[in-house]
Amino acid sequence: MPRILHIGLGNFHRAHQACYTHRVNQLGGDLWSITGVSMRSPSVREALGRQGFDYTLVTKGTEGASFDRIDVIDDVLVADRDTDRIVGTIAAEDTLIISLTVTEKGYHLGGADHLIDLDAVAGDVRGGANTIYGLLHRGLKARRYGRAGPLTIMSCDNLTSNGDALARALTAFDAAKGGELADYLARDVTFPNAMVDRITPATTPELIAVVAEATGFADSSPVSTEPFSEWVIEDRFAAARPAWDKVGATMVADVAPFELRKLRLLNGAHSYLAYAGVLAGYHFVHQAIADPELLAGVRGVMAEARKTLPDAALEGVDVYADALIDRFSNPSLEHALRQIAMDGSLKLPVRLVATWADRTSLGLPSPHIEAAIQAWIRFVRAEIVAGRPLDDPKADALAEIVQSGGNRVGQICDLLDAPEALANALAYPIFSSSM
Ligand code: CS2
Repeated sequence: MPRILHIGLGNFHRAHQACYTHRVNQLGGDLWSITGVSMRSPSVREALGRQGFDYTLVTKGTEGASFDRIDVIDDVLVADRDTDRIVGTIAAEDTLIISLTVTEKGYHLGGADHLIDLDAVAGDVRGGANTIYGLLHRGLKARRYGRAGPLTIMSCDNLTSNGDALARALTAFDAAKGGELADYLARDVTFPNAMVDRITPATTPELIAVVAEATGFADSSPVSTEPFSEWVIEDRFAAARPAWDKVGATMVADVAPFELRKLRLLNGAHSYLAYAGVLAGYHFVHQAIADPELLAGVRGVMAEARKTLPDAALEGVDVYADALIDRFSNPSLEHALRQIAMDGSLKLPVRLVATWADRTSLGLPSPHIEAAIQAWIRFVRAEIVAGRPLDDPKADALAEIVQSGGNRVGQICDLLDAPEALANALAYPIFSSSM
């Protein structure tokens, strides 16, 4: 049975790639299985393990919900305690694809060369396997040794050119370890870029109760999602892949136009709404988008982002933007703004700062993008001042900046790796003199 090893078995993977693979299996032909890896907590393994790794996917439209039992996962391994089994699965001949949804912070991008933050992965450079890099490196070494055949490694996270970024980071990681896999990575492993899209809220106790009531299955780990789903993948697979294109995925030569449209319109507007929405006292996305001022802000972010898209992304972009407003307005999803608000220091550069920089080089002003970045800074400040822990890998540095008396906007822009001109453009009284 051909296998996918999926690293980062969160709700998003279970609502998206696992659902596509499940549907491919329903068509007949080769049955694919997914072995999941949880990078941090054993709780998904425990919850899914008790129910044979099946779970319920609840698709919530504006007019009711549908319930599907997904049975494509065959096991869940936990990064720090099942390392040998993960390495063994990467090295196994029937593993043809490794896919990842580890969120922006799982990649440790950055560092002096803008490829990988080697300080953050130093333990793995010395031989550990606590990040995706240590795990992949060990697994790939074993795979090469065992001549288990070519492999596709597919990032499904919201990063610009996610496959290319991972390929460069893994190659730089390998170089820091002496470069023993350089030829193998270049010859036997492909890293297609992929754009993934499906809004997937966190699971709540109410969802668990709704599933038990509707299906009779006492599922402790259901996932809810929206009816919309999109997956655009570069067709650069090193070996076989599931026929995802037969169940709605689009295979293309270059994902960039689709990815820019999604990251800058959907995710850019989402982040704006999350920060401005929390500051305005809202809890869910559908509540925030119903506020005329925030709706105007969302439309403004999208209109500004649109001007930075390549021609190939412009076809149907108005319909796309209108559909986003409808998706955000879906009240049954109950998508918490704070879920989107986390990890802003890593999300903003991709979703908003890059748009701002492109517009600036086109000579265009970006008042709405600037307002969105300001909303984040205000949110960060409000959280820190209120003593609420900020859910962000750069929380400590942000707290230090907010509490310091210096040029806080300038320092925050440095932390985002944003151009100095952005700090000047944000010359808005975000920080009151009383702070
Ligand atoms: C959201 C995304 O949490 C977030 O940052 O913007 O997870 C968003 O819901 C997905 O990218 C939609 O495909």
